Amino acid sequence: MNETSRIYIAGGDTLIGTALRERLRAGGYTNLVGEPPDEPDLTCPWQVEDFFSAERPEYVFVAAGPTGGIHANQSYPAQLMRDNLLTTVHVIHNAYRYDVAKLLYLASSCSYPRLAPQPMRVESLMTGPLEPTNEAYAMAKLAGVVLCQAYRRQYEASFITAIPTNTFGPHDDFRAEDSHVIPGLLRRIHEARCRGQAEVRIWGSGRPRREFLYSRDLADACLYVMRNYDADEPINLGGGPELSIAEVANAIVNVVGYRGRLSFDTSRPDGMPLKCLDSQPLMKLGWSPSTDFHTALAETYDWFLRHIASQENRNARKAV
Ligand code: GFB
Repeated sequence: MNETSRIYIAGGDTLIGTALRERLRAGGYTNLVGEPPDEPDLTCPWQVEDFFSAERPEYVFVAAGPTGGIHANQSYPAQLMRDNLLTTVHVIHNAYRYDVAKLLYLASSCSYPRLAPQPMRVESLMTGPLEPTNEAYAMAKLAGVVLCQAYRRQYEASFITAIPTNTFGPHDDFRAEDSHVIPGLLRRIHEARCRGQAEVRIWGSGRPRREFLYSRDLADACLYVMRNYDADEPINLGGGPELSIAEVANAIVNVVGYRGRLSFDTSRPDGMPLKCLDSQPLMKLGWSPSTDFHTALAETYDWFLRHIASQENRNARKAV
């Protein structure tokens, strides 16, 4: 892949897709096709085929498909599974039909078995039951992994899979209920500070542990892997810090400057008790993240303040 290559990022307006577009442009890869708002509806087969037939991308990053946190996965499992399966099949099949030189499919760390040995290695995939809170979505992402391997085997397609750890950053989904833990808590703790709320309820026990990676580092890893990796086996994209949810919440309290107290709502689910990736293969390939967690958290909160909170305040003033 070089600076003149035609590159398509499926899901260009997602957390990872936006970070990828920024990273590619910063690296001189400016021949991007299908950027929002010109991206087709990836759940519609003929829109996807018309797009690939017209634009003929040479390299494709698949960062598309609806996502959500633990509450969203419990609320909309059918929609999450259906739209991810449709998106994945349509993009991967048309990438094959229209001779894409290389495709990188982004799976999800929730596709590992609930009790996989930690840190999780790709050999553990499909060796045990999935986490019930996100089984439907996880199965859809797992199907994408196997589909890429099948296209490699049957058609010798250069389609690879990367499995990112929990990712956060600017352009994240900050909805209070359906987002992932970091954007969800940033919003809720920010609002508690603005409203002078004495307490914020953290979902679950606070004991689950997660590994986190900044979206800008993940985008850099995706570019590195696209240029340096080509094998049947998926590759984990991690290398970030492993923290308990309670530690994450306290870090967010410090970034937001909240003075109230935190309590734990154990009526809400914990999800996987521990979810950390073995990213040794990625490190051996020569990549590691460059942004420390607190800097990443502060930059994410700053983006939220400038793009979400300020807009919602303007809307609220207009509504009065
Ligand atoms: O990020 P999260 O929603 O999903 O939740 P997973 C992580 C942990 O944070 C859970 C707790 O134990 C939650 O109970 N938590 C505490 C909160 N407060 C909050 C809050 O305000 N919002 C949220 N969302 N969580 C996801 C999958 O699992 O992992 C996705 O659901 C995806 O599909 C992602 O695969 C990578 O980390 O448990």
